[in-house]
Amino acid sequence: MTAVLPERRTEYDVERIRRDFPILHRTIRGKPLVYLDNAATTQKPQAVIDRLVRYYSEENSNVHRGVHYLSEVATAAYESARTTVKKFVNARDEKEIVFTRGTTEGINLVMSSWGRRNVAAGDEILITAIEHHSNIVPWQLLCEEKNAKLRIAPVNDAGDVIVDEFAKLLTRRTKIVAFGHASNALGTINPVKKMIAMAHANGSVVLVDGAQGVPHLDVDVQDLDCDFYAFSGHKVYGPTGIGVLYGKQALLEAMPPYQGGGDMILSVSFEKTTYNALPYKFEAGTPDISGVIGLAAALDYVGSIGLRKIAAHEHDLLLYATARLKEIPGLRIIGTAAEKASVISFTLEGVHPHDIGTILDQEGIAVRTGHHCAQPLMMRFNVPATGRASFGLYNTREEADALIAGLTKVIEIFHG
Ligand code: C6P
Repeated sequence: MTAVLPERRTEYDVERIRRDFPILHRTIRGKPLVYLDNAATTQKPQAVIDRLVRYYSEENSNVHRGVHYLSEVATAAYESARTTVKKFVNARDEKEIVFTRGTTEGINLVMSSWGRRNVAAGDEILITAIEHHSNIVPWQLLCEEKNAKLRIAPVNDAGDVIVDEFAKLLTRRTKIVAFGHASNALGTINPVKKMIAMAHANGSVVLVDGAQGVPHLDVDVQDLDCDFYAFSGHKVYGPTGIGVLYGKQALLEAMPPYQGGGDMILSVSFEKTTYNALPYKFEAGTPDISGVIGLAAALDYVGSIGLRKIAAHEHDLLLYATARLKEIPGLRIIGTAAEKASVISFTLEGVHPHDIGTILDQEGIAVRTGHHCAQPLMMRFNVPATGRASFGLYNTREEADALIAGLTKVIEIFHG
């Protein structure tokens, strides 16, 4: 079966963009690298690499601690990065931007600080069936500790959250609602603005797991009106080990510290310790200074292209790759929501996903195979694992073609 392929509609100089990413020019096993594992982590542009080198070559020092020149330079760069993040997600104030290690830590911070203070026995926490483990397990820990109940909004066969069921699960006991902006395993983009409004109408606080939102969508936390929004730098072309928790100021002000140590205090005595103001109250210990500065360089880079253009380019790749994948006999796409980020999960009849990944790797093609840290979702779709191709701002239709050629080889090997 030959599919009718969508016309290329975007004006986007992907070749120029590719030149910014040194790793894309290397070979893997003698073949050009085709990197389709962007949902796991993205590659880094030269601007980010250069910024990290400059920081360590010329500016390295601890922040908020020294009066010496280098400490002032590092502190200025660190705080200016906070302003960059604030603008990127359109937060109201720098105080609302807390640097974390990543999405997982951001969610755990909210669970631990807001959750422990506000959730009691018999209360409910509502999540959805398409969550990543990072947005399931922290809430399970809290439920166990507080004797609260975890409620799960179901998804339909396309991988869309069933909004009517979500509405029914909002009760007067629902203290917090937590869901992903986009699913890492299926690509589904949730109707987050609507879900946030529904949760607020119910009096619940809302956390959005933005790990797969920020890299693909123009996120405006004020427009969304979410209470918390967590994301990871490494999924948006920045370094690993750095992330952001956005929180509404009033909520963050009322929350106790998450960890104790340096930077989060105003004064310490054995009798009484007073905590620092926002956002430092939540940044105990020496932070990941280079990570923060590298993240700002990444956001500047993404901003220089423009998220709307990136989203249009990735959508073109999604439609093109989906149409071509449908040509492959025995291939089943898991996750067919109308609104999807550039993530395609699939199974191939008679072939274990790990074998798909291994054979594609021989062709220089990087995809993720496994449960994608979303085991309950795999169970919902009755598959142990899937192959997953996830596209980023530098991918091309030719790379989608390479994936199809690689999968054709997989079929030849398994089915002759
Ligand atoms: N998903 C993937 O291959 P961390 O590890 O903290 O940076 O991000 C966790 C996380 C949370 N939520 C969603 C929706 C995610 O996609 C991820 C990370 C990667 O899909 C690694 S498991």
